[in-house]
Amino acid sequence: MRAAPANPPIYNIEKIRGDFPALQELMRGKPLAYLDNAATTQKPQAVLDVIQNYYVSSNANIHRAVHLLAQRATEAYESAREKTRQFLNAERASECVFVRGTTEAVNLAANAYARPRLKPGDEIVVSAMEHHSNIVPWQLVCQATGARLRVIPMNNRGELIMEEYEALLNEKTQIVSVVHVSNALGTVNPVREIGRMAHEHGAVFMVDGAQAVQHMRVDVQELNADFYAFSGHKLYGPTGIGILYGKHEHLESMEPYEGGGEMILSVSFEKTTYNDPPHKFEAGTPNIAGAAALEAALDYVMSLGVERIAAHEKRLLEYAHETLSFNRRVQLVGTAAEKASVISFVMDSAHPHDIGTILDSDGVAIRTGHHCAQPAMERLGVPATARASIGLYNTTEDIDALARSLNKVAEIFG
Ligand code: 7TS
Repeated sequence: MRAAPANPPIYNIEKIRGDFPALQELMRGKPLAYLDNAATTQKPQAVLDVIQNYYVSSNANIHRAVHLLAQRATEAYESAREKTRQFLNAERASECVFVRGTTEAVNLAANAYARPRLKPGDEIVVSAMEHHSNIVPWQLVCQATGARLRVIPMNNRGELIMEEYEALLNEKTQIVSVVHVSNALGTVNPVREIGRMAHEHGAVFMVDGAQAVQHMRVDVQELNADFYAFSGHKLYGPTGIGILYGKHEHLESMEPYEGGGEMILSVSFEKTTYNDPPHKFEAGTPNIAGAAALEAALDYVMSLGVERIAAHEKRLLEYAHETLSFNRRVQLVGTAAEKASVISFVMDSAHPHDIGTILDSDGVAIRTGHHCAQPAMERLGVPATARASIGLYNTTEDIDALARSLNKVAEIFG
């Protein structure tokens, strides 16, 4: 009897790849090795179909008219909210606010929660590896309120230094907002522990989950997060839709962020009363088709199983680390013990932009630059990196194509 293969497939990768039309495209005459999933993911046909079908048979404005199309549109929108609740294991669907993406989610929490509450001397804690979207909104709050931004440092591997975090916390700490998985380094942060410590000091805890929800199971109740943000487009859904999860008690006590249609109960020139959450935070006609397509993306991911996706990607990440270790010119940036999806690297002889250009000529799509995490780059002493990031449909062939093209870079740049 033959022994079972060492690595039995976790799922039918060929079938899955067939679900993604973009992966069938040739790039510069070469098969596409799409390794820029941290920037955005490709979309399965099921998501594309929902967008098309929505506009064909359900297009109307929501929560307004009684006609059938309006009922369908409202149903599609609210059904996506309920699916998001299941996906995050939130207690109530009304805790899931539709936003444009992670950036808007952080801005909403910063403006509607933090800004009216913070006073001079209060402190907001973020980490050294944040995306600019989880830095700048808090800086704006600091400017407006006189609060101060504190930063959890990281070590040379790109791991947060928990003792230093502990030392930062005090009675002035009002908010701790930390990235779950770093987009620049791939580090998976111990967010449960970070949140526990924040709560011990009476602070509110927010998580930037833009790079987490597509790679691991996230349970906002288990994490005990006060706020959790993610973007649909990094989770195989469309651009322009994302989620701010917020605990009911917070959303209820928050002032609106934007004013306009649907976020009100009644308006007069003397006094306006606001609608209940989540509608209080969804002024104007929202991205209804985007919400419906987000539901399709969540269905896709949940039917594959987030745990299985994580297992597949972990295997590929290990394969990539091993394969790239044969190229002496490649130096990894970000070598945390707990990592997901991201392989950031530099090659002493070649600028990341040149690496990206050569890889592109081979059909290998990666991102180069500072990844909107300039403080993290500065801390690790590099202005920019080349970054390959893995998604559920990637294969060892994609990694081999990356490795071959990097050998070429090493040859060209010597
Ligand atoms: N937070 C993290 C950790 C991110 O990786 C990103 C986007 C954002 C916030 C902002 O998300 P958005 O959907 O609102 O734009 N990161 C990247 C990236 O790594 N390459 O392109 C975008």
